Amino acid sequence: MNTINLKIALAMTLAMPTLLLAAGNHEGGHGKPGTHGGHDMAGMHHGGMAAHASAAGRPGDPARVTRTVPIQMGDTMRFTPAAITVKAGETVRFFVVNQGQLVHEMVIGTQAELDEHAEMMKKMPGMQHEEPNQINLKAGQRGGIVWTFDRPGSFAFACLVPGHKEAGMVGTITVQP
Ligand SMILES: [Cu+2]
Repeated sequence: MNTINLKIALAMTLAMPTLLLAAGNHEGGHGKPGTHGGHDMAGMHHGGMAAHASAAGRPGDPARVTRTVPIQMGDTMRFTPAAITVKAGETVRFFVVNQGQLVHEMVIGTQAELDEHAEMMKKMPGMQHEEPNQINLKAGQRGGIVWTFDRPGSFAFACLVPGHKEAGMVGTITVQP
């Protein structure tokens, strides 16, 4: 019996580093390991530049949320609401619900970033990755994005599941000075 316990303990010890590594390394195929240093936020670990660290702002601190905005996604390929206005400096929690049967996602960014990201999704369909500016939800799921809009401007959000953005699954975020 001691042998069995020992074996279990050993197996767990061996498994642990593997699990930790797996959890911390979801490169999704578009990262360049080693080309980035010193990112402070979890999730901003991809190589390359502004594609994921969106120019629309930065990941928000959940403790500093000043407003919650509910967003519904549906198979009608619409976000409700599709137009959001916030003030620069606000930290917003988007409470996102997928009311459809299809997978949908909400990705925040500049229009250029979203266009670029959508092209990438077409080349790599089924690619799953998590970034702080997005949430991907299956039918009936709900989740949140906490985002700080740190500069005024016109930004956007979209569902980047191939075909959805083209079908109109887009929204605007106006950040007032
Ligand atoms: Cu969608």
